[in-house]
Amino acid sequence: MDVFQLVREFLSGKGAADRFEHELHNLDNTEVKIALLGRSGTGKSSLMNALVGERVAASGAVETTTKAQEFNVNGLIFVDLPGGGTTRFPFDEYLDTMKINTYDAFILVVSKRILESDLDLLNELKSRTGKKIHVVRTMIDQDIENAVHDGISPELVLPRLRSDLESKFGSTHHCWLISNRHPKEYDFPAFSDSLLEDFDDARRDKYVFAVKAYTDGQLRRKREVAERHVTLFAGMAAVNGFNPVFGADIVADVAILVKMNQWILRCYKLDEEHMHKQLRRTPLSSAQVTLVNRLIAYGTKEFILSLLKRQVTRMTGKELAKWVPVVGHMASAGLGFALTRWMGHDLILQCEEATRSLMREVHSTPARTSKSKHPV
Ligand SMILES: Nc1nc2c(ncn2[C@@H]2O[C@H](COP(=O)(O)OP(=O)(O)OP(=O)(O)O)[C@@H](O)[C@H]2O)c(=O)[nH]1
Ligand SMILES: [Mg+2]
Repeated sequence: MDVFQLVREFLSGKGAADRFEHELHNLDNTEVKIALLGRSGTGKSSLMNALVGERVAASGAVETTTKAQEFNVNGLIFVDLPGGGTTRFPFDEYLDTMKINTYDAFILVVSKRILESDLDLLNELKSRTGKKIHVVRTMIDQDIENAVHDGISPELVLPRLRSDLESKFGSTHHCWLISNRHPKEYDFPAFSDSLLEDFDDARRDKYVFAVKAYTDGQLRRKREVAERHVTLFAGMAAVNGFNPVFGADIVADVAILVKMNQWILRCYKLDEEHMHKQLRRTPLSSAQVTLVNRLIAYGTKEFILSLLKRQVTRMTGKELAKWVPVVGHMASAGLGFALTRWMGHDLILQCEEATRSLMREVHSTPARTSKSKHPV
């Protein structure tokens, strides 16, 4: 969908004002449903947590999940189907009751030894869905550690495990070697990205929005999705025809900016709720707490109003005009469009920088125990 075309149509009197709201509403309501299957203790919950970058499911050394559970993280729904292939949860029963056609992707999680029951489950899934199943072997970090302990060169571990996995599951399936403790390493990023191939455009956007970005490529994808959404919010502002500095309806217009900024913060997992949860597990330096607090403020009406007064009143029409390349003129619709795009773009860049900074810090100081201040 071409947002600029929609704006042009609207300005020429042909388009309907609620098209943008419809588009945003559709995207907001799109859901992606992923089935996680595998024996107990293989790392299903940990995999889900690593993908979304937060602890949504309990994981542990003892059997933690004994019945099917659904987790919804910003529209990305994981259905954790524990113990598939064991006597306790015969997989036939699963496959009969799980409404197989409602899933967008299937992940079979294995670790250490691969059993006949894993192969049976895979074949049954494949024949019922007709889809490629993602086979994920977790705990690669431990395999490498064990190899070093056993005097085997760590360079040999991955090729050996890969050919073992492929000889068992065959090359018709995607096979990945990952560690849930190191989501930037091994096949984890490639595995996460490969899921995108299973989705249509709207689901792809939703998946990118909901997962955590660990690599430059994933950050780039987040930026593309975020910019697309910002353009939609800008379209909404344009058709509302707002004049945020001089207009009387400033509160209604600020509401669009608040909504957009909150969306961007959630996309980068820098929203207040996420940061509160995160800080309980990973302390930040005081400089980072300040940075996060500043970003969280972008999601509030008060901060946006002060930003509009401080910054936008000083901006020239020419500066803002570059955010309306297609609308092409500074009518009130153009101004609303330009201002929204400018603010969205600016926040996206700040969130990207903050994400890189937080990633660097977590990477370089993995085990800090000091207590830090919580944001806001
Ligand atoms: N080193 C390492 N440990 C992992 C990895 N993945 C999971 N674990 C650990 O393995 C244990 C089991 O992981 P879970 O994620 O709870 O496994 P599960 O498949 O959800 O287990 P159930 O809920 O009982 O079905 C936990 O202690 C995890 O911390 C990994 O990639 N590397
Ligand atoms: Mg579990």
